[in-house]
Amino acid sequence: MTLDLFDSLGGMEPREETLGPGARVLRGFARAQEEAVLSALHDITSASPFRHMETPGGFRMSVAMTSCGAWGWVTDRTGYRYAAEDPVQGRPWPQMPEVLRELARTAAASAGFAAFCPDSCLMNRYVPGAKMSLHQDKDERDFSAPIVSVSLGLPAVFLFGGTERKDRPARVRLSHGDVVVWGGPARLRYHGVMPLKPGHHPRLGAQRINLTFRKAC
Ligand code: MD3
Ligand code: FE
Repeated sequence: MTLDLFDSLGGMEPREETLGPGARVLRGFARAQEEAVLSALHDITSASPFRHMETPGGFRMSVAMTSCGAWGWVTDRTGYRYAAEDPVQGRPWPQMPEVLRELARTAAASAGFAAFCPDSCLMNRYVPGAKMSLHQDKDERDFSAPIVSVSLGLPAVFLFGGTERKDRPARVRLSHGDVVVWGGPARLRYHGVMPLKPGHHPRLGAQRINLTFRKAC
């Protein structure tokens, strides 16, 4: 006889959770594509490696970033923007692989956003201690499109705030393979990531990688 762990928990393990209006967590949604996603990640970061960018205020970000797709998010002393070229490599960002585009599209659709067509995928790499302060994503042209985020590697505590910086954020643990879709009334909420705790992930080692799909331009 096989022991079914989910049955033993009463079959009530939620695979989908709502964090608030317009914010849906799809637990483990990316796991079925894990190998293809990691292979795509390897190709992209070979062409456009992770780098630490500088904020307009002159701070080096603890999160290292790169992008794929038509547009990549960049920051330097002149400001935040989407750029068609990788400023380090001096050429266009790597194309968005079909497996990533399709993962983002199916996740958005299952959260109720039909026909999501991302033109940008920002990749964030966190090592222990790296964090992202509370902020809003508002460098995009059209806030009616959702944002899809895919968490890989070490778990992180994600902060999900309100529409004002002062609103006390909820804490959500995001683990390898979890996908979150943020749209509609959640699109402009403040959010951030607590400093990454040390640990070892069997596929990614001592890091967390987050992929953020957006319709930027
Ligand atoms: C909630 N990245 O790159 S994506 C970012 O884990 C960023 O690296 C985080 O925030 C990370 O800008 C989380 C999740 C996310 C993205 C957009 C949102 C959450 C959001 C927009 C509104 C509310
Ligand atoms: Fe953000």
